[in-house]
Amino acid sequence: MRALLLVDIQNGFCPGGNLPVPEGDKVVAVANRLIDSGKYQFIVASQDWHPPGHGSFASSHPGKQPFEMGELAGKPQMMWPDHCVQYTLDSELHPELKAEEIDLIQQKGEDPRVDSYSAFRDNDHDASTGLSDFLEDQGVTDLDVCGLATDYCVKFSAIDALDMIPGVRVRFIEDASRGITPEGVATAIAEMKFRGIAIIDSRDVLEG
Ligand code: VGL
Ligand code: ZN
Repeated sequence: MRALLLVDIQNGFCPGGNLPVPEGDKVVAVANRLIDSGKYQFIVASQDWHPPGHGSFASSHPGKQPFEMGELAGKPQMMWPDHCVQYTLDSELHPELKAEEIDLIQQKGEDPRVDSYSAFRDNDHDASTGLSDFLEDQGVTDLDVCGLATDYCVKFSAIDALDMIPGVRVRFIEDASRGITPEGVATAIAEMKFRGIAIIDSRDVLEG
């Protein structure tokens, strides 16, 4: 059974949002074509869902500026602008994403003391969201992952899927994803490839 994981296609990561990814909104049309392709038996979207004052926000650390390194619970942590705060417009899925076709929305990043790039578990690997057990129970054998941002939440979600869902094959859909920096994207793609994740294009899905 094949499933699609749409990572963090939210206003906050699109131009005009609080943590805009260059061309982040460009993934929406591609994601909608994937949703409509009929190739997926199950579609899940993750949603970055931070409480106000989350520990990943630079604003929670006196003297820190966004995009500097800081510390959270004694570990190195990128300081982000306030973003995707629960119940704000910034945290909503992009309005043009075909949300009515999404079977499950997996929220993450609620714990103020730890960041959660992956849709499957917190960055310290202590707490799981339950999504891997759920997809395993659904009988998912193949998972395609795409969305925002390639160098953070998409990469960590794809790698955790491979680590946490027994026997699953994982593919990263490059043209349905965008990253924060070009160097970050290149490194993320190399790392995913190295781990055994296939790098594909939406055309491979639609024509496959
Ligand atoms: C993300 C940074 C902070 C992402 C989320 O969705 O890639 N990046 N929170
Ligand atoms: Zn976040």
